Amino acid sequence: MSLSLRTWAMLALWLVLLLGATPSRAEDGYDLWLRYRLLAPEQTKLYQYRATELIAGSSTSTQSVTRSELQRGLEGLLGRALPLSENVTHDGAIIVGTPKSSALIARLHLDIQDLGHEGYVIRSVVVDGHAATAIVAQEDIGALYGAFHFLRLLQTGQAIDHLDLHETPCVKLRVLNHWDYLNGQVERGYAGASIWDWWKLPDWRTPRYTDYARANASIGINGTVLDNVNAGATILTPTYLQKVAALADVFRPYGIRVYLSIRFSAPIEIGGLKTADPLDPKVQAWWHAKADEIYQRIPDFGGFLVKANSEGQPGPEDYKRTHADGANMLADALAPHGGVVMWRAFVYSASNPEDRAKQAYDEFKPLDGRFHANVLVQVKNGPVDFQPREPFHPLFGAMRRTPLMTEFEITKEYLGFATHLVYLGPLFEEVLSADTMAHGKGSTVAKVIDGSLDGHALTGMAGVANIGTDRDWCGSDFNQANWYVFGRLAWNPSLSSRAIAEEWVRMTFSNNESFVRPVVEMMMGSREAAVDYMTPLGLVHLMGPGHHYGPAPWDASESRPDWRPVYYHRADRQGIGFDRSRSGSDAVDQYAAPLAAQFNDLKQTPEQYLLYFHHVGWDYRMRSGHTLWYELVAHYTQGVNDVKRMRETWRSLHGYIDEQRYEQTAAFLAIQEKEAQWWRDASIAYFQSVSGLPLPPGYAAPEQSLNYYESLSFPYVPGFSSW
Ligand code: BDP
Repeated sequence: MSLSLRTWAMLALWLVLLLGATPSRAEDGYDLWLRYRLLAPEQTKLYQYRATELIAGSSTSTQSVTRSELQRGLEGLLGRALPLSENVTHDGAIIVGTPKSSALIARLHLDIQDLGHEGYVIRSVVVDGHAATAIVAQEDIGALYGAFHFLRLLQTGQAIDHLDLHETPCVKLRVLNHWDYLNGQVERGYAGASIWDWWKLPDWRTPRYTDYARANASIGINGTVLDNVNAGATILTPTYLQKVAALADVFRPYGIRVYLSIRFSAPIEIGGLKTADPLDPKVQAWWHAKADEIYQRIPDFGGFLVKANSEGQPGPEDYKRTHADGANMLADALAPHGGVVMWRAFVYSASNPEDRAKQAYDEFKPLDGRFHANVLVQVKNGPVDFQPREPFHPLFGAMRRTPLMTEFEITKEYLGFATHLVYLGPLFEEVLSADTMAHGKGSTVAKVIDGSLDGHALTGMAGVANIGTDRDWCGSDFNQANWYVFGRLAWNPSLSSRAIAEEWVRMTFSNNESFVRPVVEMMMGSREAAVDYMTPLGLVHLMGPGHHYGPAPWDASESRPDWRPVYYHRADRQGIGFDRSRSGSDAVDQYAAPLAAQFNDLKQTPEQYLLYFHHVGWDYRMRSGHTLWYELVAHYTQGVNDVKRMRETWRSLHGYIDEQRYEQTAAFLAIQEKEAQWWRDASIAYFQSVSGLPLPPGYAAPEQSLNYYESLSFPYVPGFSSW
């Protein structure tokens, strides 16, 4: 029987339709930690009588999204749709909402007085003789957070029969900072272009915006700054504000407010004024009118983020005014609407000969107490710049009368871009748990940030996003963990990064213990590995000029001395390191007295910060008994060996997860090993050329000559252009 061309075409079409009808479940990372794949049978059995019907309202947009998230999640995880019900008719009802929204919940009389706006409880209760689970909050948004928490319990395979959970966020503003330009580029972005399709907004709102909001809400993030801190004025024009308003509309049901980075000189650029002097009444009036205009379009607008007088950005100092003058002027414009100013302390100047690490403190400490009530000062975690490791920023604990936010960098500008597997949880945790000693022992950065140390109600934590148009959002599956851990720690800065890693692995990959354990171990060691192969023993900022890709400790090509690697390591024939002791730049005295004394003393300084605080002889005896030179080489080598071990671990896990994600991680780990080796070899080759010392016995010589490493050049590095 021969079939006509037409029949073949029909058959082919049918086949395509059939395949298309089966929802595609490609493991391309798009679903993040909200995969909701069918649980293993032993787990679904656990929930058989505990998840039978769903009682959830839908009279507000937040209630609707809460209900649909639970439906979607439960159906995916359990393999069956739960019927919606008005009343409890069986054991196993899941009830979600607020006493205001549901008479049934009001009848439970749960004690929820202290939950505030965003908190929730999850309780096992008995209703009309039936066992049920109640997810209850004072406000809709709390119920949404509770619903995500409940789903997480199932996703991570936990029992749900005796629940008594009570959660409130420790930090008020939990905010992502997008360093996105309106032309679609992302500064320091390694995951494609900006997810904001400004050109098609406000008319086209891709479903991706909703998925972005879901992901953020699932970890408690409640704010997003849409544009880069190196801001243009255009975002404040009516055309763009309309687009911003469209995004705010998509995010609102998920409890996410939008904020904008603003350009301090916008009154000149788009307002036709001759000055942006914060004390000029015309400038003040312009900002007031601009704020009114924004709030008319976006009634719950969050406020402004400002990078001023830093790296060439305009600011109040252009008019001989202080950072407080600038921040307060904007704060006054936003105050009538309930908005805030997040004013960055990342300032340092090329014309100031002072140690760059000291400049932010010098500038901001005297302004403590001078900021208006709706200003937060946003401080990077370390005094230099998002390095693999730095001590905590001395401003934490030093500005007791000003709410300080931490700023972490989730995108891995200095930590291997998209491909290196570096879980940042331990870095964030190290900073948050650092003791500033500002108010005696136990004055941790976490307590500064959550306001408990000095009684601030306005609190915040910011993370520079690693999100782009890549299908997996973050440039790799493991980078998603850094978004995740940022959100979870912003909700509660005293959580453990290990526990968060475990949660994430279970949700993202598998609940199989034989997979979870080694992967968590690998993640937990990954940051130390990167410190070792890039910048061990307190070295910082030795990356390639401008683009920050790869090693360039020899580099002195940057226009500004404080952008040159040689500025930071100060290696010479005698030794290496930046003397920040009292005999050097005296940065140590920016810390509370006991810490200053410790850091000032070479012998007492923790070795992980040694070369950050001291210039040390190559033959200095380390605690191990080896010389500094020996230890330096050993650390570099250790870093490479750690990555080799990570690869072995991953190889041993083949078959536990889908091929797609397995293969990509395997390939990226291979890149990481190659680049770790490059970091080690190039750094050792260079420092050896300075120290003139032979390699310690047993350590391999660099694969190539120093000339070779110095000759490498990298056009088109992602995340960097000549802005
Ligand atoms: C540096 C980045 C630069 C940022 C700057 C900042 O290299 O792209 O603009 O921080 O935070 O680390 O303002």
